[in-house]
Amino acid sequence: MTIVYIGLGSNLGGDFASPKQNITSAINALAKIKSIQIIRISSFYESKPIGPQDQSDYINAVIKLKTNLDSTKLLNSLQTIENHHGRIRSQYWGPRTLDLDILLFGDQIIHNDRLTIPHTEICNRSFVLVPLSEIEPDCVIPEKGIVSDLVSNVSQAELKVL
Ligand code: A4P
Ligand code: MG
Repeated sequence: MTIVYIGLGSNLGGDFASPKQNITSAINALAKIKSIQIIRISSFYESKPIGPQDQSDYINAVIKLKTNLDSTKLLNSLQTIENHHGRIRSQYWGPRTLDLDILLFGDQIIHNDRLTIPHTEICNRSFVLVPLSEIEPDCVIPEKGIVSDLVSNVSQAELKVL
């Protein structure tokens, strides 16, 4: 079993849902997968978009889970859930109904054509570090440090807990 942290983000509703509902629904979809056990769920946070500014504010959260899937199979499951939530890939860092990123996969460092783990932006983003430190302050990011230390390097001015 591997301990995994997933970052969830949404700034678009869909036909019947809000960004918050998309995130809740994604967590429910993950909880239904037999090889995944959800251990902890952070609060939901609202922040201004990083990247293109002509898009709505984001809702983000982080979850901790346990799985016996390998990283590629887990990514496949996450992308299936993204697609079921109407994810359309048009613009880099553009608006999305649902984004599921693997932040950490055990203590592994992975660089292949489909995955970079730890996620490249993990240390620059308050909407990742703050929820991560809420659920696991002692969490170690390989080659970077301990989350509770790293979180003090990012501005939290624009981040609102819901
Ligand atoms: N990929 C590589 N590493 C990973 C990983 N660790 N987890 C690959 C998941 N996927 C990973 O992703 C493109 C490809 O990245 C995938 O096919 C996978 O093989 P994508 O989700 O289609 O594209 P993307 O999300 O536009 O790119 P990326 O780089 O994941 O963007 P980010 O970093 O997720 O940024 N502002 C706020 N406030 N909150 C946000 O959540 N998110 C973004 C998107 C921009 N601004 C934001 C937020
Ligand atoms: Mg992504």
